[in-house]
Amino acid sequence: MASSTATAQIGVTGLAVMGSNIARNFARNGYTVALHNRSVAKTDALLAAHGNDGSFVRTETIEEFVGALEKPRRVLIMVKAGEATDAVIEELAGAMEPGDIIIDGGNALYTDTIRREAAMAARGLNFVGAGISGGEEGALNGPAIMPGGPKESYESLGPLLESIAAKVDGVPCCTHIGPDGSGHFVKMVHNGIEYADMQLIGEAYHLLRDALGLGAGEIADVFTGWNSGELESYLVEITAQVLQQTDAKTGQPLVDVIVDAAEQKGTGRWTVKSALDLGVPVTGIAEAVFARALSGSRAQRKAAQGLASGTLAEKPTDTAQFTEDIRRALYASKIVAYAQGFDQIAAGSTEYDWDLHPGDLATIWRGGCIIRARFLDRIKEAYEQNPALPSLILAPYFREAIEEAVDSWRRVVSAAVRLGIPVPAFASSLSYYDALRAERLPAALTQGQRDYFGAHTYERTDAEGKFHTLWSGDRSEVSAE
Ligand code: NBP
Repeated sequence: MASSTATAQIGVTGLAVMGSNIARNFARNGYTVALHNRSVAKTDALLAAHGNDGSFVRTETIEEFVGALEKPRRVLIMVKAGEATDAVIEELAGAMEPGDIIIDGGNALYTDTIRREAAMAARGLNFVGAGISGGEEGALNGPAIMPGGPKESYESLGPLLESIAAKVDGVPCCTHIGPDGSGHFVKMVHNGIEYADMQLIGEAYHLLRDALGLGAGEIADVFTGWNSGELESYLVEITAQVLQQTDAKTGQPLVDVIVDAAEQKGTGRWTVKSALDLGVPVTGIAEAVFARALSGSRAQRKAAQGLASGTLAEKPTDTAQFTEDIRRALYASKIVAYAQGFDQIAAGSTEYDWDLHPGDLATIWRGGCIIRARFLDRIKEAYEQNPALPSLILAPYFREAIEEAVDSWRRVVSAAVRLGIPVPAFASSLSYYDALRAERLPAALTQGQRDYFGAHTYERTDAEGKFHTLWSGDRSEVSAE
């Protein structure tokens, strides 16, 4: 139903896949939704197909759109991230009044959100950068929503967003994250974790296929089994479904006819770039981003076909034992990937003074989003018990889980190396774990080298202060304070 009175509680501009589904979600939850899209055809297509979902207000111009909204006006932008978002914000800001709220629900880079929030605040407008996860299906039926921006705007906006968000145990997968760019920052890290999770699942699949020689259908059954245990998650569930799919054209498993070159839209890369700036070792996420890049280097891979493998080991003979080893290695590596992601969130919170609460994030990621998983309940509990955890790995539940898995983890990584099967994320997660728990790292030697060639100084284990050795002189040590 369409009307032209100024009664809409929320407006959505940008009615492609995500925007149209979120608009329908608001309407289904009883809100009157003003609709706007640059090209009016999308607005009309939405109304023609789903106008009966609830109460919509059809608009063509920005002025008409803004005029259709109750005050304070709330507009959700769901357009392509980047310049398109800036263009839409500028147009909206010109038509809105102080106290109105602009929400950017696109996948914006968090530093853009920081810039936009400051610019809008200077004009008296509230700007909320909201990370939204769940894809097309989540947008319609309940996404996870990570809104940043001014706390005051959440008072007016929160009830609307919480009503359309996914719910787990009655708790909405939406909460105010923190100031300015924090919502988009945590959404970015969420996507980075999603990359790592997918890569780890991919490595498990690779081992089941090439180390154990299982077919796609058999591997689907393995993942289905895993999905009823501690690995239960949306990604494991859809992995089984993808592996079960038969290609109509060839009769082969679909996965065997899909080109093995993974694409990426950029949020994984952003996560790694930000982690580098913050100095946080998100090795699992970085390996996942690089693995996608390597898979996509098709010409280079083709040229490298036939490179010697060296002598390879025999394949494991105990299928059941090795499958269980892979399951445990996957779980342990996944814990590491999440631990690293939460470290990045803590570092971002400190850097930007956001006062983020990791337990809240684990809570809202339990539903709606791509990384939703049973295991997020454990993360939530871990931060409830100790909000100042130095690493998720050190929470008693996860420590025990890794300690139970570590022998399997080592067997899987060493078998993969001996079989010539690449497992960058499994291996780097295990190395990270070993580095974290090591009593003494080779960084002492690095410091010695740095002092040798650059007089960068070093600290001693047995004295306070900074020291330098006169490497090109008599090699005595001097205080560098
Ligand atoms: P797209 O990212 O494909 O964007 C298409 C929309 O942007 C259309 O409504 C288009 O209008 C509009 N638009 C463009 Br392009 N340039 C514009 C401009 N200069 N001025 C005004 N409007 C402009 O849509 P989507 O896949 O629905 O995603 C929307 C946002 O949600 C993106 O930021 C995306 O990263 C994010 N997101 C997507 C997913 C997902 O699973 N797809 C998940 C989570 C978040 P037109 O119809 O006139 O061309």
